[in-house]
Amino acid sequence: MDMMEKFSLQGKVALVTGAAYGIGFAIATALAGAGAKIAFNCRSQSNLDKALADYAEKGIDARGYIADVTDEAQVSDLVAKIEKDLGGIDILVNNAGIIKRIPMLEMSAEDFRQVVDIDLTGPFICAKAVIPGMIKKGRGKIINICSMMSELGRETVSAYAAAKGGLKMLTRNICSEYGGANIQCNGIGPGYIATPQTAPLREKQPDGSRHPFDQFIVSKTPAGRWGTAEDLMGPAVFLASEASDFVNGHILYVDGGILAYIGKQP
Ligand code: NAP
Ligand code: GCO
Repeated sequence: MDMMEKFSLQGKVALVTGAAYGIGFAIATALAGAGAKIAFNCRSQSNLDKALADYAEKGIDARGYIADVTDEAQVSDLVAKIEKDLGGIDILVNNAGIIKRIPMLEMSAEDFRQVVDIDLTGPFICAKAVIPGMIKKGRGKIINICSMMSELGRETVSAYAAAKGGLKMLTRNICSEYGGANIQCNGIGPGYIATPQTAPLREKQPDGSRHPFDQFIVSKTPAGRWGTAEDLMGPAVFLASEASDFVNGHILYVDGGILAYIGKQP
């Protein structure tokens, strides 16, 4: 048997939400490299246009669509357009997400709701839109991009941690409810990854020194570095392929070991 065949995504259609840049772009690139046809969405035409050029530069004929994952009508329209353009969706990566770093007592309920809406309700809406087609096909893969904050909290990220903790349990519930339809729903829990989302945590200080949080994360990570979006490519292909057909409801942490490590004695 050619073991690498197990990791092939030839003939599969993948939707990666929020894949104009960052982690989503890297994951979509990885799935394309394994043979999948790629569809992605984001909210701004300028980001979409730049992303299409970036994908084309990598030789990827990605299809981009404007759709907000919190809007059921837009998501339903997105799925219908992808089905018309590329075929039924085999793989959904719920990647789109935001963070607001605000101390809880200073955070408005509106800000809290917006984070939960995008990071948790959005994946629910997108999964609900693709599962009927997957049931018809007799198979499907859903990958929810969770977080270390699915397990741990920290100051200023109450809404994000609540949403990502919920996304871990939504992952397990989709597994429970649709595993019998041969749909595998798993999560990827990235550690601290160098993308636009974490740029504020890595900004150089006025005196040119490294951001204290940057130094903290590097010291707390056994790998001794921030992750890159590329570190997530292999795990995504694994969870999107038949190589993981008996893996379900699992959150695969790709974090350089940070969750396993208590930290060096000061
Ligand atoms: P990012 O660089 O901020 O990219 C987020 C993407 O989501 C953008 O393409 C954005 O595009 C899109 N997006 C945001 N809200 C959307 C909405 N309502 N509908 C559709 N698209 C939307 O973030 P990232 O670092 O790549 O993170 C991607 C995912 O990984 C997120 O779920 C994040 O929580 C998670 N994560 C990140 C890290 C990390 O350290 N970076 C670690 C763990 C987990 P538009 O703004 O144009 O819509
Ligand atoms: C933060 C970071 C983290 C990362 C990631 C860690 O402010 O603590 O943004 O939340 O984005 O989710 O896994």
